[in-house]
Amino acid sequence: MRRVLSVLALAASTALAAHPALAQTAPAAPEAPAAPPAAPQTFESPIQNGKGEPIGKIVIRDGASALVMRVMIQPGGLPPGWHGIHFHAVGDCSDTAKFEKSKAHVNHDQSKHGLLNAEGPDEGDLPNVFANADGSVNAEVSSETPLTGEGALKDGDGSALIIHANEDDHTTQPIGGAGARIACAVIK
Ligand SMILES: [Cu+2]
Ligand SMILES: [Zn+2]
Repeated sequence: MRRVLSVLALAASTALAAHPALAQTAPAAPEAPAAPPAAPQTFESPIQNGKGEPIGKIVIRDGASALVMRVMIQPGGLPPGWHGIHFHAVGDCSDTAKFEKSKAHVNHDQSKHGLLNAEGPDEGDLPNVFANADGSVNAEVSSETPLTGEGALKDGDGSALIIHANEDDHTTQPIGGAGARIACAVIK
């Protein structure tokens, strides 16, 4: 985007040069210094289970093209095995028994659910994470859904990371058979 803008500025100054009268009254704007590459924005939020107890945290780093998110859960945090995780549309984890206030997946363009669905994925879809035999998780996943800006996780009502009881098959509607919502982190 930055490159496109500077090309436009160049085109504009060339047009002005072709009209000397205009060029005199509208001096060329001083060239903007090149902006240094932006450091990734970071965001951290606790994960709570269905009793409202803290079981770990998410740490998001948001770059220019994608974000990466670490999911870190302490021993005893989750049932062992694979779990579907998704970005849900509302940053509200207050109804801990069901986490339904977080609503459906982030999905601004009516995409079908599923990373392996030909008509998907929706913007909330993420790879599964695996909980060890002791219930702990250390995983890192990526998403093209931005943390801030247009279509971002941190929109007016925020978003939530939801962890489901079962794994996501990445194909079936609406959530890949991932089952109940058992943990939640607010992204706001
Ligand atoms: Cu979900
Ligand atoms: Zn989905």
